[in-house]
Amino acid sequence: MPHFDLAALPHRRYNPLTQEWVLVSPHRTQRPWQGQVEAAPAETSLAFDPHCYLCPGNSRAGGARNPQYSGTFVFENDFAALRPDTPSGSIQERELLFAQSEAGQCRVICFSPRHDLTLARMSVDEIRLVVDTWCAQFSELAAEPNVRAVHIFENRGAMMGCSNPHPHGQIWANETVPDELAREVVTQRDYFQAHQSSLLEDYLKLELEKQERVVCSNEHFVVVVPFWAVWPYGTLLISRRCVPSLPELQQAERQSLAQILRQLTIRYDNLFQTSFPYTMGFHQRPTDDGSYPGFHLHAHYYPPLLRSATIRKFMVGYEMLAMPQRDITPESAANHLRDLPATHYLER
Ligand code: H2U
Ligand code: ZN
Repeated sequence: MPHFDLAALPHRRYNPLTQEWVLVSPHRTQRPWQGQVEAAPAETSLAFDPHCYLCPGNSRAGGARNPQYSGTFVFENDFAALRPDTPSGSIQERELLFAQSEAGQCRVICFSPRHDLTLARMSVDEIRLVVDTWCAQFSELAAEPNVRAVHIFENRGAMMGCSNPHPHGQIWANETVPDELAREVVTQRDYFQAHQSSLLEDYLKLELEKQERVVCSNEHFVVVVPFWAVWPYGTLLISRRCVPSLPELQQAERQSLAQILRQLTIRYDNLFQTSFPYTMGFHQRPTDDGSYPGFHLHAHYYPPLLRSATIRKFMVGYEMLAMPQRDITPESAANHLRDLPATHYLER
């Protein structure tokens, strides 16, 4: 069989979590790595912003006032996309027009009272409070009878549609399992039934043997640019122990999670010396009464930046019509991220 060079030839790669493919075109990146080429956009420097609806003591749309919180603070989204009191109903005409009511809840979680911080610039202990809040929120929402999926995520940066630099994330809980999570439930269940081990456990073993795509790791977590990454610097954060959701993490694991979140976001900021935009979020087991053997807690990071603080990748054309495509290989993206200093560029 002729040698197949993943670093030089156009090829497609398979994502075993979603059963989707990504086209990789490494021959288009023969130019040398250039790194940051222009100044990053200015960032906020106010520790407290009197006009911020997330800062302690300020009022929000609809008239609610935030408490003088000192750690994390969770509230019901004032413009929630889902509402718990939605009456149930559906319409169907033949197999062509089909709609169902969807009840749920949307919450906002402030990571810190400090308006000017980001996870990358918070201490491990401060991030630990965020981790503990995520755990508590998942448990609380999972216990509700009509909640079948809980998504905990963060949109960071204006480029990702985030409306406010104050460090915050969101939690959406709803009564059906959304498609992306449903796909990962099926693939992980099928893999577990065939192999009696979790898909991500086995994948992690491979990645740790090869050491080609590992970005950083600690005692309980590993971050890789997955073999099938779509976004240039997309990563997958995987727990070494196969647990189905955040609340199953033990104290030491929660501390390690805080630590690796900090490590990863610092590397991201250092890549283009900017407060790195991304969407990140956890995939956790559905919260109905089902059993989910092989479901393995992980977080996806989907950052849009390609070559600098302002040059981003667009998912257009072929990506929308056919399949996603990337030029820089996941292996070189992992090399770039791994080789960066472990201290934040603003703190050096
Ligand atoms: P993003 O910027 O990540 O979209 O999150 C901010 C959320 O905060 C957004 O979903 C909500 C918006 O609906 N929000 C409030 O709940 N109250 C407000 O006073 C303003 C914004
Ligand atoms: Zn603020």
